[in-house]
Amino acid sequence: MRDGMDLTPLKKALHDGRIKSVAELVGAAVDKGAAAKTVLDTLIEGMDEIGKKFRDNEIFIPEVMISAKAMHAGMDVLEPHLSKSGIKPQARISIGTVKGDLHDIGKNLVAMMLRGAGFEIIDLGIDVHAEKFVRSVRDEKADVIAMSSLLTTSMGTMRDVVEELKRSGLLGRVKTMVGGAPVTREFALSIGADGYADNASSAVEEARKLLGLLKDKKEI
Ligand code: B12
Repeated sequence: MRDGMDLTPLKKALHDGRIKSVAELVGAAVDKGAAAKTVLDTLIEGMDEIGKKFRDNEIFIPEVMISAKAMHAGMDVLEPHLSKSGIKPQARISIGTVKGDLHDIGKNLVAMMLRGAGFEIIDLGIDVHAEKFVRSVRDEKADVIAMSSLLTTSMGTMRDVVEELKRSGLLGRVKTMVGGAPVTREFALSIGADGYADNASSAVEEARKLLGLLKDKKEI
């Protein structure tokens, strides 16, 4: 019960990936006077729970994807109310699959979970060159660069991005995090990245840590 309103059906619809219901329930809650922030918190909590189930192998990629789509549908309805109430995204994260690599399922999943957690996402897509990542810091003021790589042959670009940020004097302005099946925490450390996560749910926790949005701020 929040703001005198029971938002459990909304959480349940999100969990079940009922896209239309989520949009309708968000609309109905706002119409009945629930604060946009309260509805947002409910959606974020719901997505956090889904992320944890995914991490614990209780649910799998298709379920996460469909819940993430439902989350987007809810966010689309909520967005105008949020802007009216002046709630700003917690931070801006630019994400992409690095140069030479076209795999984007994991990257999209991470982007969806981050968006669901209230971050603003700049999706740079696939085959992203180091300079494009750097530009997103310079021109679009990204607070975090999130890089995905599924190929051992493309992982080197992650190092190039960190080096390029260093060269352009931007490293102090932005945090970097990396992931993808062949990427390890050791690799992340070796290239000077700030963060690493091996799944989409942990990626949210890691981003929050890097930005100091968690109490137990800890870098790798
Ligand atoms: C699907 C797939 C494809 C699809 C990609 C479709 C798409 N739109 O993405 C297609 C068929 C196009 C493809 C092509 C190729 N593939 Co492929 N592919 C796969 C496969 C089977 C699954 C990858 C996947 O989507 N996994 C599911 C997602 C959810 O998992 P994930 O990506 O790891 O992401 C999770 C985490 O890693 C993490 N994460 C991911 N990114 C990030 C980023 C950040 C910042 C953080 C914090 C976390 C994070 O969170 C995600 C969610 O939990 C893998 C095998 C495997 N087991 O990984 C091979 C695999 C990656 N492919 C491989 C290869 C070799 C290729 C090709 C070169 C094949 C060829 N000869 O043409 C091409 C390369 C094309 C290119 N230039 O990129 C190899 C790579 C080997 C290596 N060590 O380099 C693999 C491992 C298969 C194998 N065993 O040989 N592939």
